[in-house]
Amino acid sequence: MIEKIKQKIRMEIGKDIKAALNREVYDALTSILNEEINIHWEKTNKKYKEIESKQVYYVSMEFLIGRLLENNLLNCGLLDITNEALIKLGFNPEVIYSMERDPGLGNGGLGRLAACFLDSLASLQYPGHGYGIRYRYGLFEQRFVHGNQIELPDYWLNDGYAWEVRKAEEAVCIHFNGIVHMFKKNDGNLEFKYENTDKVMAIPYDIPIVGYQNNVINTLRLWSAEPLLHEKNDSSNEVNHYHDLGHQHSIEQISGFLYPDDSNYEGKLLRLQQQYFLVSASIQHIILNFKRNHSLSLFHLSEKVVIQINDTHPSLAIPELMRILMDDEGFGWEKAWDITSRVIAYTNHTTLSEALETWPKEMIRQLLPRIYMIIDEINERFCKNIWYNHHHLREHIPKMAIIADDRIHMARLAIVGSFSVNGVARIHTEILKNKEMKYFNVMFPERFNNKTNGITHRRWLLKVNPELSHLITDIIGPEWIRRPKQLISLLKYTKDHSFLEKFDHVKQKNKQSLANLIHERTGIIVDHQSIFDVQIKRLHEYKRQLLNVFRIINVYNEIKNNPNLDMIPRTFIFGAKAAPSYHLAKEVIKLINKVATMVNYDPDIRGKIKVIFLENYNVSLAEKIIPAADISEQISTASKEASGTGNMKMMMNGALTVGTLDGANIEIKDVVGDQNIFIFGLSAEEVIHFYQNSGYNSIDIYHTDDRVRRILDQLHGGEFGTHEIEFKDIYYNILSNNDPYFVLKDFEPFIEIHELVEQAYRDRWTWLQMSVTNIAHSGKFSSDRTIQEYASEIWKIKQV
Ligand code: 26V
Repeated sequence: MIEKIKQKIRMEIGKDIKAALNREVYDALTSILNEEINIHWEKTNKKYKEIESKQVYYVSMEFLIGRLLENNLLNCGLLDITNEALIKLGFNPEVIYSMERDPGLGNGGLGRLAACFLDSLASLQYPGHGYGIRYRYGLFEQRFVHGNQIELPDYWLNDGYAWEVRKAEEAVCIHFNGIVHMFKKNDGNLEFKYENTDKVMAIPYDIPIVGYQNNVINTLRLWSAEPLLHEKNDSSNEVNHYHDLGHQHSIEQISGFLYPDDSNYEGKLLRLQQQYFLVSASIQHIILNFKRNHSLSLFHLSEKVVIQINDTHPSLAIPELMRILMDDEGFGWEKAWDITSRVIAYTNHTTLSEALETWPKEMIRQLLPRIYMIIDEINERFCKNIWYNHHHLREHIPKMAIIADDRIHMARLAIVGSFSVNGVARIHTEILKNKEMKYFNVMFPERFNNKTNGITHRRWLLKVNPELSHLITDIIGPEWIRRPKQLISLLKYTKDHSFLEKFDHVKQKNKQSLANLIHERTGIIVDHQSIFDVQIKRLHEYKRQLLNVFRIINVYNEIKNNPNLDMIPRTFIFGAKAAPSYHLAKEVIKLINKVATMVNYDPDIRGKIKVIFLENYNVSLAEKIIPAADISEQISTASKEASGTGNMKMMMNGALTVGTLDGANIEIKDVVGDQNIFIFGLSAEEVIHFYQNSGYNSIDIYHTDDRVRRILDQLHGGEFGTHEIEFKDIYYNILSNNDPYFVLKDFEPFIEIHELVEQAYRDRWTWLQMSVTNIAHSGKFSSDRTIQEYASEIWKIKQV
């Protein structure tokens, strides 16, 4: 490796290695690795073609893949020798890897899940690929100015992106707007022709997805929007030229930026254009590939292809596939429908009503006239089917119709047009079946199924926590790397003090590294022996960062009352981006920053607590925080968090969960046992009951709980703000809006559970034992398990 790097630098940059910059070494390494990857990439594609295997396509508006160099080195089995080589050459591997921009092509859980799934597909040797959008700007970069979030554009492509390959020759054309002409053919069937459409080219950029030491390279194909070539240059005078530039710009906008709203639907035309752009390009390519690889009729598509749509964002795949089958391939409605609804499978990721996508029907009719006609027909036939064949559901047609109130309900379309509908954790799927989608479940019970989320243990343990990984391998052998369930063997060592000691040592080291990073970035010194209490996730009311802040303020008040309070020092660590238009979330960001300033610089506190809010939380930062966490805060209002995946990442690194009975927390509790997790608060049933029957009054708690009243008065009285109105919206949301996420209701139980946490922490061996027990059970939450379930129960695909 040393020689290879030296040679690359000499040949491509014309420098001696001693003079090379970090960025140049990074470029050299990616170039070396790409040569290796390309060989296996071609072989993998050839193999898939040869054996004519069934393929799964994961279509998603978001892929949050994180940095790739270190991961690809690991998966290619070259990480150790590369690290050694870099050190010998006088470079710091960590610095070299950090030269890569982190592609922020996702908002949060949904996008990161897609990335974990691609890693598992390749590592388990499944023929599975991703389709997404190559946004020119990823999720905004977050900065704090006077405690406020400000957003900067994320121009991640500035220095080029080493892992993508542009495939201009595989571009496809997407049509928007225009009019549809209908003709009657001689055989009596209808024919459709489109006229005056606006054409946009979708250019693919392929990224290799490297399997773990198995020579499999799958593909993530990201589409970029460009004007048609001949349309670009056909202007001869200046006026047209400018017109042309405007035209070009508006087309490139389609893959211009990622919408930064997480779970908050807004009916923006550009977003609809993005969705259709992704779907049309991907489906066209899937069909092209099918024809290239098989000599079968498209009637057999479902034997060779399955398309998993990641939430409803790509649900136009259903009418788009229908359109191509009927208008381009000549199938009649019934056959086209039969094919489509055996190929498409849908995953739901949220039950929050504000995240449910419904498009104004006029908007779709304008932008996608032929697609609108097809949706209309799907709706007609579906409603008729209920009317004639499902009498008991007749009265529910208004709640089931795909087109209702002049809007198109995308989740309904997705359920009706697919053969599988899954939720992402047991409780979430049950809520879908029994509440949100209950009539659909009555009609299509065989479609509904659960696939509890998972995370790739290769990135989230092996890569981010190498020392813990070595320790685990030393004691139970390396089997767990290929079979993460083997982590269960660690249970034999939960009372082995010498092992626990070593585990503790690794944790302390990780905490020290994070402390260093915190110092570099914020100038604040934190005690690495304090409890690292971590809440990292998008900022949303239902995730209840506010509950956590209220507790911090409460501890602060207690210390002010009694400066000699006996407590274990704590460092509260936050990472969270708020959607730019989410006012209340931004107020919470400001509050956390205010509390941080107040707490961190108050001499009375004497370092008992520190509050650290790290800017710009993203995959790379998560990789630094997670190995150092002692406590994992998973405190959503029960019933609201579909699954959560940060909870899994932290347990895998030995953090203990403080959580509500929500999402996958419940399944974590099931495997680790009640004694190895800290559960508190309202249950989902109680929450739903309160929503349906009221009976909760936040004001009552304000009047009866002195601690709560003090905190709210501090908020309102300007004690935290520079002026009284600074946090008024939080205050009014809690008191006048009756605290819609039950922050006050769960306050006391939250305080109490943390008393138990502190007690447990005081007993060092018990704590370490609990930590190791969590790691031992975390194998269940490897995305390898999730992918095996998708593969055998939904996709019916085989390992190659
Ligand atoms: C929705 C929207 C609405 C329109 C604007 C842009 C946008 C972007 C993303 C979303 C998706 C929100 C759904 C989501 O991310 N759900 C999360 O999915 C995770 C993976 O299944 C799961 O662990 C989290 O609990 C769930 O909140």
